[in-house]
This record gives sequence, C-alpha cells and structure tokens, in this order.
Amino acid sequence: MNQRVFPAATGRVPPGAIGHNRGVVRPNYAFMPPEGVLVSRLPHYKDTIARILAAPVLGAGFAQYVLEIAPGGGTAAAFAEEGVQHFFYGLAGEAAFGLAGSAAKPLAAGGFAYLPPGTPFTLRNQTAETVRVLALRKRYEPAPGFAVPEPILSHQDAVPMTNHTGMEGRGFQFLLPYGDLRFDFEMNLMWFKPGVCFPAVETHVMEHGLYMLEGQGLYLLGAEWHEIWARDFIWMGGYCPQQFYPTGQGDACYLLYKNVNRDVP
Ligand code: UGY
Ligand code: MN
Repeated sequence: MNQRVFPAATGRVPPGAIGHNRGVVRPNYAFMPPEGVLVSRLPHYKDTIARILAAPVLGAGFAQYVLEIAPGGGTAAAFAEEGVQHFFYGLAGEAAFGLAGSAAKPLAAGGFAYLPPGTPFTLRNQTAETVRVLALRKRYEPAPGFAVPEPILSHQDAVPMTNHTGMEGRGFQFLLPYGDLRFDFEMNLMWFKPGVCFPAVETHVMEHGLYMLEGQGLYLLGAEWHEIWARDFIWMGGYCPQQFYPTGQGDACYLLYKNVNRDVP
C-alpha cells in the first residue's frame, strides 16, 4: 500500500525547524530558493523537467523557467509561438540549439539565444549528461516605426564587460544590444566584486526576473533583507524597492531580466 509517512515518524527530519523556508511571496516580489520549486512537465518537451519560476499567476508580465533536459530529451519537434519572444541561457552541460530551421549549434554554459516572436527552434540534449537551461518567454510589444529584431545565438564571452557607474568593482554584460529600441527587454549579467553594493536603493517601474549564478549576498526587497545564494530566483514587480550587497569572498553574478524601451500603457 502506498502510505504517506510524516517525516517525524521516520526519525529522519531534516535539520532546522520544520517549515523553515527562505522563500517569500509578496504582492510585488517573490524570493524562491530552488528546493521549493517543484517539477512540471510540458507537452512540447520530451524527457524534460521544467521548474517554473515566474508566471502571470505571480504577477509577472513574463514567464521564466529552469529546464532540466535528460539525455535524448528536449523539444520533440520544432516549436514556435506566435507573438511571443523566447530567450535561453545555458547553465550547465551542452544543448544542441536549432534556430529557425538551420542546423543545430552547441549552446553550452554561458551561451544564449534570443528568438523574435514566431521563430521556430529546437532545443535538445544529445549528450550523456543532464543539460540545464534558463528559459524566458515574453509577449512582444511592437513599437510603431521599428522593425522586429533578428534572432541571436551567441555566448557571454563575446559580449563586452562595461561599467557606466564609475564605481570600482561593478561589471555589466548586456546580452541583447543595449539601447536598441526594437527590443522590449534586456537580459543583463550583473557582476559585483566582494562588498561592492548599489549606491542607492532602486525603485523603478520596470520589473525583474533575477537568477543568481555565482556567489552570495543580501538582497533588499521592499523593506526586508534576504540571504541569496547561487540558484535562487527573485521576481521583482514594478516599484519594488531593491538593493544588493554581496557578502561572499568571490565575485557575485546574476542574470537579470528587465522590461525596457516601451511607454506605459
Ligand atoms: O538595472 C537595474 O535595474 C538593476 N540595477 N537592478 C537590479 O540589479 N536589481
Ligand atoms: Mn533594478
């Protein structure tokens, strides 16, 4: 018989208080450690686990996932979505990424792909190891007089590191062409040397999806500080007060989604 056993009855209760959780969901932000994000499966992906991080039900204007693609898994057939842009960023392992019907190319850790609305793609794992990819979907907001952007398949190593802040220890890699008004969102790698924080608390109309890639720190959301580690995810809605203070001994880096370049509705 399939009987559920309360952990206390087994004597194998994990350390710490039962119910302790770094995760928080508020009306305009959410902090999600990975252990609480359960498994989904999607009809157009074979042998793939999707950990859905941001979704409209949370309040987000976009969707974000970690895809865990088992060997031999991935998109069953070329997939395209009318009106919706896709962005992929390689976290671990090497995926085979086919863009708009062309031969598949490697998408390894640090590699990324941008697909304008309606562009068909394939994403498969032809290796013997599980592949982890961060995926994002956003409905395209056209701008009158501006063309739809072209697809991009590249790697973060090909993107220059910039720093417009004048603050020593900050680093920015704009994975999508910065200031190009055809794009309605940015995906930015934000680098911090130990102890280098934002100069001020930000409060802005743009929303964010933040995936922590390296290092650790304290993140201010609203009026509360949260300890953040690699693989944690944060959704910040518009006007969520925010600040980052890295606390680790090495560099900290996160990948940040931000909606930009469009007027308010
Ligand atoms: O550009 C930004 O909005 C960025 N500084 N925000 C953030 O890292 N939370
Ligand atoms: Mn911000």
